[in-house]
Amino acid sequence: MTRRAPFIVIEGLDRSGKSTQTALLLQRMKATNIPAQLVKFPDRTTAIGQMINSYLQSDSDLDDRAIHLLFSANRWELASTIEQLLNSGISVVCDRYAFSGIAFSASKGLSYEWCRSPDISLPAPDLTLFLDISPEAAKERGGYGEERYEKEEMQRKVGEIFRRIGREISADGGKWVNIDAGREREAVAEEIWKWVEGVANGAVGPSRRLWT
Ligand code: NYM
Ligand code: MG
Repeated sequence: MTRRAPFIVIEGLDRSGKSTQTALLLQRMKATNIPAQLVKFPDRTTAIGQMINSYLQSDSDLDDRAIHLLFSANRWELASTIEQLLNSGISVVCDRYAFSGIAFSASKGLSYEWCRSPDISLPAPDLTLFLDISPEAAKERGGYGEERYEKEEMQRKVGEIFRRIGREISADGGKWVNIDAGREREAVAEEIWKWVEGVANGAVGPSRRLWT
């Protein structure tokens, strides 16, 4: 019987180095013969993902709740693929997940509980690595891009909500790690690797669902 592989989520503010670190992590897992697959949310390739992309690029406008539900639906359309990968022994490394969904939407003023509901019972990560960086440091890295939400004031609120989610996940027995992402990229990669090695070599329990 194949052993279930771990589900690893990398979260963080815009410009926190998520995409770089996710790529480095995947390279290292492959070099160590740990089969792994990258999943990225939003997945802009699906029909729902294209609606999200158009919203983020300000080519379309949507009600705050409507876009929130689309981000969640975009995860649900990949939920069974993620489970199949894990059950076939392939680790999933996910660049953003439901925690981004809550943090970004709630920072616009929607209720935290309302934002959480559509993601309840998605596959739960075995490890969440939150790349923590101050909005000032993120801005110094060449500034934010052109997309919606990439503004210092919004990022500050998003960061606060991420930290609240982290405290709740930890209190609930989940594994959430705050990583200081303001350091050099090698130092960050090394710390990420320590945590990933731990879950990749340790016992992975039965699959769990978020907030159930
Ligand atoms: N975002 C991402 C949300 O608002 N809700 C979500 O559920 C997810 C997954 O999309 N600023 C936001 C955060 C980012 C933006 O993500 C695009 P990326 O990783 O830059 O492609
Ligand atoms: Mg971005």
